[in-house]
Amino acid sequence: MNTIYSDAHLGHQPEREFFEAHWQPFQESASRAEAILRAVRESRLGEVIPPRAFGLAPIQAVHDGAYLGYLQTAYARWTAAGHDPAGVYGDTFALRRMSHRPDTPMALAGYYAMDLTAVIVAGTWLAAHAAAQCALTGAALLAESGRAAFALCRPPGHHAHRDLAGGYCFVNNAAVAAHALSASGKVAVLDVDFHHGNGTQDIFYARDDVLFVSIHADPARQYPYFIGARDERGAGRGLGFNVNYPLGAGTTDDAYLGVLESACEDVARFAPDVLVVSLGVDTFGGDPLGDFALTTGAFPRIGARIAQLGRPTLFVMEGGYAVDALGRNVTGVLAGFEAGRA
Ligand code: SP5
Ligand code: ZN
Repeated sequence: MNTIYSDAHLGHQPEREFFEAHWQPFQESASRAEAILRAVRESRLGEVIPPRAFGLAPIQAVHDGAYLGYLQTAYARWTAAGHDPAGVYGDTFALRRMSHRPDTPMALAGYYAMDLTAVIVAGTWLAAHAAAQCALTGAALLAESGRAAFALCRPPGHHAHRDLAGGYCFVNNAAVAAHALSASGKVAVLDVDFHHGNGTQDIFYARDDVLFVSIHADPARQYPYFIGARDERGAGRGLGFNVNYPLGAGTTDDAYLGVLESACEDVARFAPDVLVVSLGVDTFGGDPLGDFALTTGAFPRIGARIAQLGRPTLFVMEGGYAVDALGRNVTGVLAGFEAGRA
């Protein structure tokens, strides 16, 4: 399968994130994508190609227009207002019944984000825009070849809601691709990142033509805390088309593969025309953010099980922060998929 990659992600390199009462190095580093790219090039997976240009319309189909305008202008307005050029960090977040939206750089930073990790710097919008184009190019390749593609997106996307950044995410690449694909059939999104795909869930929550199935750390103990429980099953005509599998700390290869079996049965029952996989490998035991215990050997098994679904499949890169193991774990899933399909 071919990999779609853009070096525009190099413009998005915030230095720090705030966590556990400390400023720490930004975990969602550019070295992540470079490590994955290197591993893809060293493997026999296929070619690495640049994204095509689909423009803003397919992104606007999933995200709020004012939010996208904010992402494009936030950094310039922030620095023009005299705030720290290290990046845009809100100080007060708009929650529940707080719905006023003063038009200042500081207020907007808190209005359009849910946490302090979706840091905007000068190149963030171009990086996020290019990542969405990578996902859209992968979606187009599926339609053309009917096989599989890997969108090596950075920044990741699955925590981004219609009008909310968070969890290192700005534009929901998987949701943009899934929505584009939904024009020609039923789409299933299978999210295997360690964290719940809250943005994707929320975007498709009331729809019955896009199934969302997520396997993730129980939000009672891990980010994003407030969403991702088992009883969230969809709303309106979307009821029954959202499935969450929250898991405990220390989840092993065999336990994970058992849950993946159930998730794949959900997908098979829905009988989608295409499958989008939000591919995070922060389920790896050595991941600095995760608390699962998966070994490198689990990833080809995950890919092989997904291949058995027999659907045109778009892999969209999400999380994974053990940079030394990242290339091997990601290409493990993709190679396992190719082998499982042959
Ligand atoms: C796409 C994705 O995987 N986003 C993950 C967002 C998780 N954010 C909360 C955790 C921030 C933890 N920073 C940990 C530093 C440890 N030294
Ligand atoms: Zn994650």
